[in-house]
Amino acid sequence: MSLSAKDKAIVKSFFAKVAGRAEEIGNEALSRTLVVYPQTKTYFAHWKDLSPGSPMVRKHGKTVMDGVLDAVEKMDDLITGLFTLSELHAFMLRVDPQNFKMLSHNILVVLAMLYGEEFTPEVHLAVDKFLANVALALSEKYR
Ligand code: HNI
Repeated sequence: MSLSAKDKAIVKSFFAKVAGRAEEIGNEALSRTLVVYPQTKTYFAHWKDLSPGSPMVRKHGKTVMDGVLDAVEKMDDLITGLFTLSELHAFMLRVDPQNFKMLSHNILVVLAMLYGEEFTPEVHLAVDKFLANVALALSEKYR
């Protein structure tokens, strides 16, 4: 499931294109995750408003997408690059790693929705593999 050189090039150029819309993408992906997989709400119970597009959801959606964009920079060694973030999710936040898959799925849905024809099967494949590797790296510290 590792990314080929071609996959990496596709991921880099696609995320360079979408970076300017990080807040919109993150907000939409996190909003959908909280609606479609309501069990994810438990981790954000300390927020005032968990409804789609609420200020906290929007702000955190941007944070998460910035994390994904940062992971693009670190894609050649995600395990090392995401070490601190994995520790945070495993030991402090105690997020069940299954949730990474739900969020990844929603990021894909949103990219398909916003980028339509530009989100070709080739891009879909490369981004899917990349997000799976990010999820794996984030899960590293649980072992
Ligand atoms: Ni996640 C905080 C990145 C998936 C629950 N998360 C962060 C922060 C980043 C981040 C960056 C801020 C860290 C800091 O303050 O130093 N999270 C990511 C990335 C993914 C991800 C890149 C996957 C692609 N996080 C998830 C998932 C959940 C999740 C799937 C739960 C469903 N994250 C949290 C929570 C916080 C958090 C909870 C703390 C939020 C808060 O209230 O401050």
